[in-house]
Amino acid sequence: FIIKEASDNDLDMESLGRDLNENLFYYLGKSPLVATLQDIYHAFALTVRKRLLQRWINTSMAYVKQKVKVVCYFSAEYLPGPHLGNNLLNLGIFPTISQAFARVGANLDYFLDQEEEPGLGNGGLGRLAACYLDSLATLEIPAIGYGLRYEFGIFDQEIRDGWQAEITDKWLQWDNPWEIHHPEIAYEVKLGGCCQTHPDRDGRLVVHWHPERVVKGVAYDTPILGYNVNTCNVLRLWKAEAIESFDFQAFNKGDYYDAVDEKLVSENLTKVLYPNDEPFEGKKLRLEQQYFLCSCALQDMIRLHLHFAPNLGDFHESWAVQLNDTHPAISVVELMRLLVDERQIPWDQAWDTTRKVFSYTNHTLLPEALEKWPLPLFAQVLPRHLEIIFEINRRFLDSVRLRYPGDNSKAARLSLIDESGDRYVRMAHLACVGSHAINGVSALHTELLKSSTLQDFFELWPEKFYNITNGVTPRRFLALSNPRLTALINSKIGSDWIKDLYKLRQLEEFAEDPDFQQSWREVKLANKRQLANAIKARTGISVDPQSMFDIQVKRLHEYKRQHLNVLHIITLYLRLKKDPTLEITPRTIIFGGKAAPGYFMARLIIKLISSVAEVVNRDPDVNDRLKVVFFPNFNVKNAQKIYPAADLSQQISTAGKEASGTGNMKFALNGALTIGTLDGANVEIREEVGPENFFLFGHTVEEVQYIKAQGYNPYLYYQSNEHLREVIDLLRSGFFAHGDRDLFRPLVESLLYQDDYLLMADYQSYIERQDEAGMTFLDKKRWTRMSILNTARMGKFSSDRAIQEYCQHIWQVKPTFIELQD
Ligand code: 26Y
Repeated sequence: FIIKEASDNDLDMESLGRDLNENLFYYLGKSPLVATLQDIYHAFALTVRKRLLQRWINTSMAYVKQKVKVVCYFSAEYLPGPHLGNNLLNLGIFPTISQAFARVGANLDYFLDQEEEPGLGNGGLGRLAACYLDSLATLEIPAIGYGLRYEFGIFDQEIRDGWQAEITDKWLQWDNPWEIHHPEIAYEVKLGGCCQTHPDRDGRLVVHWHPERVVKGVAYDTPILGYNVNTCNVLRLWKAEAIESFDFQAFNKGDYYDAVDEKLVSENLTKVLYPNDEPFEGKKLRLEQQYFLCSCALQDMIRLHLHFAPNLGDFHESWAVQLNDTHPAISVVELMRLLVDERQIPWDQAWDTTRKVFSYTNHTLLPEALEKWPLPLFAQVLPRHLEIIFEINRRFLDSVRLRYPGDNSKAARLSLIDESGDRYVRMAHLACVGSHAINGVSALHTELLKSSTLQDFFELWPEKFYNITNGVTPRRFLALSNPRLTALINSKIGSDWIKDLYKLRQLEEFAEDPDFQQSWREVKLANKRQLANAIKARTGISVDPQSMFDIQVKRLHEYKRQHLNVLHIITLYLRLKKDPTLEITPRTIIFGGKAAPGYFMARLIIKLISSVAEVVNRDPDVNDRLKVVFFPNFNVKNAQKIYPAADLSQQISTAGKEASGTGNMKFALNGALTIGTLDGANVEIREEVGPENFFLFGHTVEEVQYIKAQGYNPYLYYQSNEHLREVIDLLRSGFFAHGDRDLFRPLVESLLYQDDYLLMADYQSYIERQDEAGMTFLDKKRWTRMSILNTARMGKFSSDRAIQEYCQHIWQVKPTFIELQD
């Protein structure tokens, strides 16, 4: 298996081919004759990794020499997606490699398909972290991503008899060629036990923490290369191991088993990612995971700092830490402990440093999602940190009382400790107090943070609040995943948009050009054919690529309202049943997304989608004009096939519930039109693309608040809307459940008598806008124009723009140019 083609740098075909063969032979021990697809993928990945490592070593040496300020992104989750394709793209060798494979009769895609993606996150928050690492490297910003190396990431989803089944994710089973194990980069992390205060030799009081156990964190590094630059940053993930002294040194049998046990218990810490997002659950192991991440990362930063500086006096000038939600918020306290307890730095100086280092991004308004740890649990895991929190809180509340004399309820609301009943540590409050900047992730979300969730903090420190609307990387979500559209765009405006997404605006002038429109439609159709094949292969369902692909892919959540989408499907179905000759726009409605294993309603919604699909797809009256598909195991890899094939993007959360959304951006970037509410970043997407190119429906945040304040009664909508009544009645008759009237009862009852997410109130306007979307789709020229304009106007939603805002307003960091040396 030899790729030939000569030139003189490390990216020429000859050197790549030589390395590929060498890796196959000397690393995997295979001859080309017996190598499997997986072997060749692996050998090729190592070949590419070598190019990244060279760039990374250059990069880190330049950072050290130039004493740059480094951004540290702290996140409990990362969803980077498959690395190989993205690295080929960023190295600028995707097309030549693809051609070289083709010349020897191989299809690069088959090899790319071999990669197991690291599913180290649940959804939006983890994917955002990965987009930001891509943009940081592309913008040549010195950065480290710190996270956890979960042995088992988010489960793989299978659908069995319409229900979700969870399969353990074994992403490490064939080895991970992208990571470098660094056993020499390791730190001890203490857990549990108790604290004692003693005077030291000079009579100063020092605190000694006697932990119940100590776990070792070991670094695994993945290089993160920017697009078309030599900057290569790193994602450093920590794995928990037993420390040597607890290891196999024991000489009698009893100790030996104790030692083995200790090893198992220690390694448990990073075994598995918790597969639930909101609502928050106070699990001890999760708190331990969070602390473990923060302690390893901060110890690593301090070690690096002291390698090049005499002391920690200027620590905040060299490091900026972004907290990705409150999951790593305990690092505020850990940095204080490391500075005060372990390095005898005076409290005030340590606190000043800490607040200058940290900044906090909030990703949710849902009160049930806010992290708060029961005090007894917290004391059990982190006794010293609880003392430090009390001290931070004492000083903070003193300043609050000075500012608001006599207002005890204000102090109680701001306190780091919730004392309204059982006592809890409020992690969002800790993050706010310990940071110099706080940001929301869309304009609407930030306004709601200021006026509700974090209102008291906003009144106290308005200058700390920023909005930074999320963005997505155009490299992975257009250039890599939609090569056909990329080629078409490049043929008109060149490829500069890949680094400056605002350049897509130049497409506007072709929005009505008939030839361009024709090519635009051909690209979409080809992408839809490809997705149709994948759907057939995975579900057995045949879908028509000419039909409108109406797609909702995202985690399952009641607030995201996948079941509102189902109410629309049943509405269409009833119309066809009443009049089988009715002319309707043929639609394929596609769902994808995982439900938290313990979230009953979310799982039931998956079963509902499958059940409705089963009936609709085989009903001869429907005659293939309506198809419903649940695409199993939505992850980054599948997402890259799905977004490019969408005509209509469903972003239908109840107004005020979705912090931002980022799938909405990926769809529109790929030319899908949105049907959506005024929620999260939808508001700004609609502003950018123009209201005439967006299907808006539903109540606004203010209307939602008003309806609820008036005492919302969903049943009235059922009674007064004939179509809605028929839909609900059909659902509760057991029609979609082989006559079982109980199966979907919990859903029906929640809609009729509770309906926290206002499906009933938004139903009518949703149906009307869906009808309009259906009609518009039939007008090919109009639809195509709208689609082109959606793509053309997505410039704002590049993660590059978001990262530039963080750099300028929050981190105060600048690019560092990296030259490539041999
Ligand atoms: C505390 C634990 C239960 C937990 C774990 C994960 C809580 C939340 C999460 C994840 C949250 C998440 O993914 N939030 C999403 O963040 C995106 C990026 O900002 C937003 O676009 C999206 O609206 C928000 O739901």
